Amino acid sequence: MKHHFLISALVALSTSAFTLAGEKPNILIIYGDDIGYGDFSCYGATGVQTPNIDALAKNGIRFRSAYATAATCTPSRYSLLTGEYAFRNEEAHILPGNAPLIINPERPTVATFLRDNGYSTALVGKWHLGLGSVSEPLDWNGLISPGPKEVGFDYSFNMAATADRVPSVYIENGHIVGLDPADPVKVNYAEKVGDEPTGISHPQLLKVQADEQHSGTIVNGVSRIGWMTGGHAARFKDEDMADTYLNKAIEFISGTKEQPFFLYYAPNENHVPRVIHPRFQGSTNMGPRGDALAAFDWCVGRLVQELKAQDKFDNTLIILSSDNGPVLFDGYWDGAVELNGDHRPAGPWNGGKYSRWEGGTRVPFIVSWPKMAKPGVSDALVSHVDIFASIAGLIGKPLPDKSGADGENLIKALTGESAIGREFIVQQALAQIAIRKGDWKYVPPGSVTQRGGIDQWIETQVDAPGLLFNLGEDPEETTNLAADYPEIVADMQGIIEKVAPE
Ligand code: NG6
Ligand code: CA
Repeated sequence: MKHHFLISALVALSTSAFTLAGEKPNILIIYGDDIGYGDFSCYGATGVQTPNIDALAKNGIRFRSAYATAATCTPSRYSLLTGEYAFRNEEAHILPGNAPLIINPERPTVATFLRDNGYSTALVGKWHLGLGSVSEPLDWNGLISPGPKEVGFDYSFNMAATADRVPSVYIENGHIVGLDPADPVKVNYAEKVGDEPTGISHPQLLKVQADEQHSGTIVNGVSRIGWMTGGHAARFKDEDMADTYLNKAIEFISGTKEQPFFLYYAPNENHVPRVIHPRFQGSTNMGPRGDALAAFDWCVGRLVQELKAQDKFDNTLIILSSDNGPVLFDGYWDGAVELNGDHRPAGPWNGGKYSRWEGGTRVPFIVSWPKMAKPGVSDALVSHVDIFASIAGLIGKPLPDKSGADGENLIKALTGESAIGREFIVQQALAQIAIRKGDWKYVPPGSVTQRGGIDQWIETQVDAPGLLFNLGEDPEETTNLAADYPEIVADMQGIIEKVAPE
């Protein structure tokens, strides 16, 4: 009896000791962009070495069954912050750079939750969840709101959407950085504004050639999706972006003294355009894509070094992952396809960004928390949708009303205390879903993912039958076992009807 009491007291201590001691951990989410399961050396990468990330993994926990909720950015980031599957919000698809905010400010997010629980909160990097409201057209030259602040970030330094979409400027606490009021910014996605060169009219000005979609206004020698005019003094230089975000992240960490911090650090790497600082050029033999991964790793190393120097590393929970799987060609002819060599960006999995094959959503996922987490490798099934509920569990507070109910509190799995994750997950690619449960993966009847274009994956609407794969034996999803296991198909269909009815 006594013995049992002791054991349960110890177990209870292990995840809530910091609350007893009054020392909440800092929380740092490092969210890479389009980084595949196989893109770090600790996950088997051959074309690029990532020593800083490998060190985090070695002293932390490396997950092998972790998922972004979707195979593209906006829906994954939506789920990460809200704890809700993105298919529940029909606005959560790849957004243009002038889209309104898609998170209702009344909806709790992991950022509002932590802010309300005594954390200093910040977003640094990519946003891509919309800015401004649906009812009023956004004036880029005034206060850009609602945005990160309204969904819980005390401090924000971000781009509006992606580096390949206008407006190509940084926004700090709702204001374009370095804006000259005499040169106001205008943005349009329907038609050209201003009379500046575009990728179509002036291809000779480009550093990297682009497809038609990416042939709008040229900023810094790179043509973008959409058109902008004005804001010349404020326009970013892609080469400096990694350093700019890193320095803002470090400033924020250094400035937080009394409170614990929550930093959502979302670098551009290795999203297109991959126009990297010269000091990283040639770090790998894979051209700009490999060099972008090397730059990402270097930034992770610098952050860790800084946390250590400030004596904050041991009690910082770091979660490092990616918003979706890898892509080589994504609009710019930057050599990623030609120089890829034997490297397998999605590791052993099939497909990549945009796709429902495993490579679309199964992503690298590393947790470091020297004070509490047990180092190791974990096969627990975890999803980014669980991060909010897990952090709530960690803080020892219930999820606020109206939070996304799709996430589960997996803090024990995340800290290596338990090998057990969730029972199943829903994987989303564009408008389609699939289910993973145990070793099984189920793709409901209707459409199939096919290779389209140079390296992209598209959902083709065909009258395809349901597909069932055993990922343990068939990681590349080649052999459809649906006819052999009708009871598993029925179970999977039941999950879909319950969790994601039409
Ligand atoms: C796609 C773009 C792609 C990339 C992606 C968003 C085209 C043809 N392709 O629509 O280049 O910008 O959107 O990537 O326009 S994500 O990682 O932010 O989801
Ligand atoms: Ca992405």
